Amino acid sequence: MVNKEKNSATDNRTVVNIDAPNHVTGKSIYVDDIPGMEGMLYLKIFDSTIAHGKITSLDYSEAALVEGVEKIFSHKDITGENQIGGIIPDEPLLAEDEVHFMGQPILIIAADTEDAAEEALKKIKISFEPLPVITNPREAFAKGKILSPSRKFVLGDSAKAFSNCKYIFEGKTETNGQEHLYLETQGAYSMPTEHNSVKVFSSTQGPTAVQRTIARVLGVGMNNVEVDVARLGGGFGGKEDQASGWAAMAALVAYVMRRPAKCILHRMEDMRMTGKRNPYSSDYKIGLDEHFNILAYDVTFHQNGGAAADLSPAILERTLFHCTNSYHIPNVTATAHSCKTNLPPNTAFRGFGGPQGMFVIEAAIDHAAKQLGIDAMVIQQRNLLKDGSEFPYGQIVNECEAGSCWNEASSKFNIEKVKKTIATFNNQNDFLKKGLSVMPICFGISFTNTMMNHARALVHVYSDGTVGVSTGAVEMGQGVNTKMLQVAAETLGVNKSNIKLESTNTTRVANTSPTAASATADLNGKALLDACEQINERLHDFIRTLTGNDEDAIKIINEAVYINEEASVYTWKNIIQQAFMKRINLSAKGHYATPIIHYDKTIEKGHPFAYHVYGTSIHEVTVDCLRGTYEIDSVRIIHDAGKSINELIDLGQCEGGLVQGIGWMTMEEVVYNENGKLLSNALSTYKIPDIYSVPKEIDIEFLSTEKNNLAIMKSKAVGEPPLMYGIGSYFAIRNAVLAFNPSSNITYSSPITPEKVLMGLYHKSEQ
Ligand code: MTE
Ligand code: LUZ
Ligand code: MOS
Repeated sequence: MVNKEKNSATDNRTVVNIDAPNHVTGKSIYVDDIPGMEGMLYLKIFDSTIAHGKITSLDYSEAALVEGVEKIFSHKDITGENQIGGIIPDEPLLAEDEVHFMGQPILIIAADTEDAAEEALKKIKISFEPLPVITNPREAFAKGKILSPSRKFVLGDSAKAFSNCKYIFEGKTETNGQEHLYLETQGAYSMPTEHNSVKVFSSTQGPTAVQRTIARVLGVGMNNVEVDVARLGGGFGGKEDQASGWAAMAALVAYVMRRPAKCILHRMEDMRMTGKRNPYSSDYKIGLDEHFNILAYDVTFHQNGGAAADLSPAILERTLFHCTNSYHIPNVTATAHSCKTNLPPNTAFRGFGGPQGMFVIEAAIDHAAKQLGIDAMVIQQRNLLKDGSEFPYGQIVNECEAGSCWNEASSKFNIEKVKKTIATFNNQNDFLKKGLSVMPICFGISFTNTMMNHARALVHVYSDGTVGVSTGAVEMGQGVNTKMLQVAAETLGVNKSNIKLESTNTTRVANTSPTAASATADLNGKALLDACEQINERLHDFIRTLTGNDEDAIKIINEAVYINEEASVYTWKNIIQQAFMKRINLSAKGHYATPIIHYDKTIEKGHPFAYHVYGTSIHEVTVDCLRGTYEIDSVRIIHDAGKSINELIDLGQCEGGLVQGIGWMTMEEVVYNENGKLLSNALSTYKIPDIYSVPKEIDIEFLSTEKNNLAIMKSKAVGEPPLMYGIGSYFAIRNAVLAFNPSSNITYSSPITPEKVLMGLYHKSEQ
C-alpha cells in the first residue's frame, strides 16, 4: 500500500520545487524587493490605540507639515467607497467616527521617505470617548452581537437519540487564536497607469479580491485595476482576504497622487493590525450505547469573529462541516454563532474553522473515554466513517480511507506495542510521564461556497517552442507552480526546462478564486489541463495533415512526436515552427468548474465537497512533571495522498502542516488583555515551534489511494489537512499529565502551554 520504493530524481513525482534554488540563494522576489520607481511614496498607517470608542477629535495638521510628507489621507480622501468587507460590507478601509478594534487604520501618511512618515506619525493628535470593550465571544453573543446569521446542521434526531444512550457526557472547550506569522509581512506596491488605472503588486492569496476591493475604494471599474503576484513569503490564510486593505491604501495613494506608492507593514504592525485564526468557545454533549457507538452529538460553537465579518461566516460554515471529524454519528445537532468582539477581524487560517470543529468532537470522545475508563482510541476506531455513512450535511461517504489509514497506522507503527512501552515507562518513572494519542482526520476538498469552485489558465506556445503558463494559482510556498509545471509538461509532452510559470495576474487570468481551500492545484491544474489539451488537439490535427492520414494516432513525449506508437521525424520544435507558419493558434485558455458539487443552504444539505482527504496520526510525548515542560517524541502518520503528483512537495506540506498544528495546540498563545490590547505582539512574546520544539521523530507515509476522484492527476489536495494532525499532540500531552495526576482538573482548553501543564500536574481535587 505504502509506496516508498520509487525515489529516482527523474521521476515526475519527485520533481524538486522550481523555487527552491532561488529561495536558498536569496534571489526570489517578494513585494518589498521590487525596485522602487522614481518618486515613490512610502506609506505609514496611523491606527487606533483603543479597542472601541468614538473619535472626538483628530488633528494631523502638524504632522502634515513634517518635511517630506506629501499628503495625509483620511476616509474623506477616498475617491470611491470606504468599504473593504469581502463577504459582508461591514468594514471601512479607514475609520470614520468610531473605532472597533485596537490597530484599526484611521489615517494613511504618504511621504517621500519612511523616516518622514514615521516622524509625522508621532505628531498626530487624537482623542476618544471610550465605549465598552468585548473580547469574549460568549459575552458578545449574550449581548446579541453577531456578525452573520447563526447556522444549524441537523442529522437524525439527537434529542430522541440521547434518550436511548447508555452514557452521556457534557462539557466545554476553548481553542485559542493563531498568528499567521508568514515570513513576508502584508504589503503592496502600486503605480498609476494610463486611462485612470493602477497596477498593483500585492502579497495576496486573492488577486481578484484585491482587484475588486481596489476598484470599489477608488470608484473605478475592475478593468482599471491590474493586480500581479509573483509569489508570497507565506500566506496560510492570512492573505486570503486581509491583503486587500493595504493594497487599497497603496492604490488609493498612487491613484490620487499619480505617483508610485508602497505600503509594507513592519512585523509588529502586522501582528497588531491583522486578524488571526478565530478562537472558539464551545459546548458539547455526546451520547454512546453500551458498545461505545456514538449515537448522538450536540455541539454549539461560539466563534470569536473580531470587529468585522471578514471570512468568519464562511469559516463558521466549515466548522459545522467538520464537526464530526472522521466519525459516523447518526444523530447530530450542531449550532454555530459568529460573535462580534472588539478584536481585529479574525480570518482564514489553514483549516478554515475545520480544526476548531474537530477539536471539540475529539474532546468529547476523550471525555467519554476517561469517564468510561477506556482508551479514546477504542471509541475513535469503532466510530470511523465508512462508505455509505452520511455526513451531517447530507453528503454520502464514498472512497472512504478512514479505516484503511487507521489500520495501516495501527499495524505499521504497532500501536499495541507502543501502548505497552508507555505503560511500562510510566510505571518506572515518577517525574517523567509519557502520553499517547491517535488523531484521525477527514477534510472536505472544495470551497464550501459552490460558486467559487472554478478556475482558468492561459497557455502560450511561442514560435520557438517554449511555453508560458499563467493560471489563477498563487505560489505561496506550497509548491503549486511546480505542480502546474508538471501538469503542463506531462500534458504537452514538453521538457520542463522549456516551460515558464508566469506570475499570477488579473489581466491574464480573470475572476479567480483565492488560492485557498487546498483546492488550488485541483482547480487550476484541471483548467491548465484543458488548455493544454486544446493545443494538443490542434497540433495533432496539424500533424495528421502532414502525414496525410487523419486516422493516425499522435503522441508527443519528451518533445518527440510518435505516430501510431512509433517514433517519427518530427519534433516538438519543428512542429511548432511549421504550425506557426500555417497560422495555427498556439495559445489556449482553459476553464474548469468542479462537477457534481452542490449545496442548499436553506436546508443545510447537499454534496459540497469533490472528495475528502483522510489520515491517521499517532503521537507520543514526554512531560517533565517537575517543570511542566514537554517534548513531542514522535508523530507517525499514514496520509491519504491519492497518487501524489509530487511526493517531495506533499511530504513538505504534511510536515509543515503538522508542525503548524502542533504550534496552535501547544505553545502558540495569542493574548489580548481585557482592553483588547494584543500582549503577544512580537516574537519575544509569541512563540512558534522552532527546530528544538518540533517532534524528535516524524514519520509520514503515504497511503497510495489511486481512486476515481476529482483530484488533479489523482493527486489529492494536501495543503490544509495535515494541520489537523496537530490536535493529537494536545491529547497526548494531556494524557501524560493525567498519568501523573489522575484527578487533575485540566480543562479542554488549548494551547496546552507549559504553564497549563504545570497547573494541571499539581492541581489538587477538593475532596
Ligand atoms: N504552505 C506554505 N509553504 N505556505 C503557505 O502559505 N498555505 C496553506 C497551505 N500550505 C501555505 C502552505 C494554506 S492555508 C492553503 S489553503 C494551501 O496551502 C493553499 O494552497 P493549495 O490550494 O495549493 O494547497
Ligand atoms: N476559503 C473559502 C477557504 O472562501 N471557502 C472555503 O471553503 C475555504 N476553505 C478552506 C480555506 N479557505
Ligand atoms: Mo487556506 S486557510 O485556505 O488560505
